[in-house]
Amino acid sequence: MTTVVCPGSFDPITLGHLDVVRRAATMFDDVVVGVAKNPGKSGLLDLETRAGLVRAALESSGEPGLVRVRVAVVPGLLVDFCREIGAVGVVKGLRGGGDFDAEQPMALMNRHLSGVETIFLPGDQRYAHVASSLVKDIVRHGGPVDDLVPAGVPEVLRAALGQPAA
Ligand code: COD
Repeated sequence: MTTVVCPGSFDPITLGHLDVVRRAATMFDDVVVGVAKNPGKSGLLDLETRAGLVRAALESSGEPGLVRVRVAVVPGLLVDFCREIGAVGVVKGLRGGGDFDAEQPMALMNRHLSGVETIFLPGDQRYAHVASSLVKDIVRHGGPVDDLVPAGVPEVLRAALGQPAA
């Protein structure tokens, strides 16, 4: 069995994230979504809430490939988590050159630290503009995000941001 990790902040999960996980699950028989804290981002939702939203999105998809994907919180270094669960690779999505510039040093460092390889998937153009930070900005200003995130996420974001229910 080949295990890979799809890591991210998932603050919150978006349809862009879900597309990358779905495509990873077509290539690898054991996919673990790793919900991690990015020290460079302030973060809105706590890690367990983010992980719960990812689990709910996978389960409610009803897609066999997604339902078998596991979800876990990454407590420390990504490579330590990979070692603990026996993952041989990390799968990440790239929306464009900016993502690549940010991801390449991490990919090289992770391989340096532990031999874990990173597999980059080109982001689907339908979601090239979708980012958790933009989703939060829209909700903060009362805008609609239902077609950008899995069901259930808008309500949690509105509550976290003190916005009235739709
Ligand atoms: N389409 C395609 N891909 C997307 C989309 C989209 N619409 N949105 C996001 N993605 C990709 C991102 O490019 C990224 O690859 C992944 O999905 C996750 O995105 P985010 O924004 O949820 O998460 P990030 O970028 O804040 O990543 C957080 C991590 C902590 C996972 C990351 O910083 C990381 O891997 N850190 C390594 C920590 C570590 O061990 N450091 C030491 C050695 S490097």
